[in-house]
Amino acid sequence: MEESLAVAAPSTTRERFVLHSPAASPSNNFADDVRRGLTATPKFLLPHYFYDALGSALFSAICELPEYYVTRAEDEILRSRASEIAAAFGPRVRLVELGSGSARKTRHLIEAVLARQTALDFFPVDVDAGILASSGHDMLNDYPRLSITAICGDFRNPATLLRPYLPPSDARTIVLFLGSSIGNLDPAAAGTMLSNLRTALSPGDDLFLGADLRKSPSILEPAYDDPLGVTAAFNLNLLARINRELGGTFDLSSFAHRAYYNEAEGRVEMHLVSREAQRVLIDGYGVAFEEGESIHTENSYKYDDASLSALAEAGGFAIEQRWSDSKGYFADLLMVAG
Ligand code: AVJ
Repeated sequence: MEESLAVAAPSTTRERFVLHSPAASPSNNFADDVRRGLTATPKFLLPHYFYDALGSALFSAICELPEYYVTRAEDEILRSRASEIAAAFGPRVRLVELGSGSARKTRHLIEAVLARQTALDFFPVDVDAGILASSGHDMLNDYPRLSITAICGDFRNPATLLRPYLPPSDARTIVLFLGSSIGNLDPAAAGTMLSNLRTALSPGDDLFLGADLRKSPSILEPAYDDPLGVTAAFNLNLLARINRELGGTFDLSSFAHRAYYNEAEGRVEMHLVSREAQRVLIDGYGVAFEEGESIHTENSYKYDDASLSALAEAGGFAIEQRWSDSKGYFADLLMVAG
């Protein structure tokens, strides 16, 4: 079952914006995933669910934080190297973006590609339909030669999600996966996701992947535990969302935000730690917490050259080119599908 919303562009009679919202599969269900995570030992919640409307807004605020270098580092790469990157994409391309969000950084690449070809098909994918609609409409107004097919859904199995909406084309498909979103997956799952994506592509198509690089905990930890408390609010919003959508009884003030770099695993971990022994009700079942017990809410894996090579290989891609910011904090890699 699918719902499609077509919105005519203001400046033309040609339909330039389509939003597809395939129904969530039964295995991708907030209520079931919450129950599974909160009855497991140790408890966990999936970071995918951070991004309801409020969560997306809080993530946008995180990107403005001085401590959160990630967005600025990648923005520097995309801003200063856009024409070089677009040239590496090749002469005739279409762009897919997994986890497009506000697609602010993507604009540098869209502008550089539009400087090289007369029209561009853009396929943004996001779990938040609202942000797809608002960023899509802004882009249509700013780029008259752009057409958008927005796909609302979970990109954990990208091939399944993309295949129905990516018509055969002579243009080379470039899949953008920016912002270190890949970092939410452990290395094995990241390899599996890329090899799944690979099955929706043809040999010679490209993946353009943003990855955050390993660095000192003194830089990493404040990026995930900022003094203003924006990241804490982003993390706690998961519990607020359970209250809003599943009738949960979480008292947010009795959970603390914790973030730290797990150097052995090469990842920043985020947790919500119960400040006291307590019992929470969700939709008819109870969840007991001990004092100090945590819910593991996110991993953010950090890469180096060796782990990036291993990732590309696991996915069936070959690294063609690598760009980094002036501080060496972040890398964008162009990988060609084998
Ligand atoms: C969107 C997954 C790239 O891991 O840096 C930011 C999410 N979590 N602050 C990241 C996030 C806390 C972000 N990613």
